[in-house]
Amino acid sequence: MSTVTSASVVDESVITQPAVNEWSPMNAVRGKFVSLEGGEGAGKSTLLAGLRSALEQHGVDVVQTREPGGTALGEAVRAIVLDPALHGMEAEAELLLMFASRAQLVREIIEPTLRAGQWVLCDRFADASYAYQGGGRGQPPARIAELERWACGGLRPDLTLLLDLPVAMGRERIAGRGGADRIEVEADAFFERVRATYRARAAAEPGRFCVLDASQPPDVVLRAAIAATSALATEYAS
Ligand code: Z5A
Repeated sequence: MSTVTSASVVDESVITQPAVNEWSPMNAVRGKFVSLEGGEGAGKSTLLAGLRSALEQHGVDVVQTREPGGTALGEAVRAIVLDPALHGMEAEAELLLMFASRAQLVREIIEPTLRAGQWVLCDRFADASYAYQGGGRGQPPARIAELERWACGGLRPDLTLLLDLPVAMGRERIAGRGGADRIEVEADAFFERVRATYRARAAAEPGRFCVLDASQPPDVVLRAAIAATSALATEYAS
């Protein structure tokens, strides 16, 4: 795992700290960072609500956030990147905006929360930039990795739940919603590349990713997510 530069405001001890944790919120060690990823309509918001509730029932103190967004700056960035009127946005500009939101979220919310021993549930994180701006828009992975090192200071999720769903099914689920945002109007081929990139990243990092079959009913998806999250807690408690 990489470390931060001396110029970074991110506390290096948090980033390089050995992974140790227990379910108990009384435990003062670093909390756990869980991200949710997947294509549009995969069910991230639905799963987040159930997973948060399950964790809280186990006495885990959870902070839920999202990307882009989660801070005042991040939500302003979100409004920009999703605005259909800004259809001329260059891929490089889009990539930098995603990382601007992320840099703020890491420092303002995620790091302080983890240091306080709370867990973070994040609707998307850096993997989304590899999938959408990398796979979708063709931005080089090496460039994204460099931005990730700089913006996140080496911080990565302890667990990433990837909700994998055929593109057409995701489209169907959100069909009645109306008012597609700037990214949702992309062609199916774009979302196929996004999905392929997510799956490739999951295959390359099986220790961090848990791939969930998002075509299953919500309660089945939730049970699988709880199992993966419990395994994470058990692993860190031992
Ligand atoms: N983006 C990016 O390009 N680069 C980045 O670095 C980051 C993001 C961080 C905003 O994300 C956009 O930003 C996103 C990627 C880009 N663009 N796209 N496309 P977002 O997460 O806010 O937007 P989203 O992915 O489009 O979320 P969503 O459409 O709201 O989907 P969801 O949260 O995954 O699904 P949901 O709202 O829980 O469920 C959708 C519907 O399906 C709803 O009616 C549910 O009741 C139903 N549902 C949910 N689960 C199930 C199951 N299991 N079975 C049947 N029906 C279900």
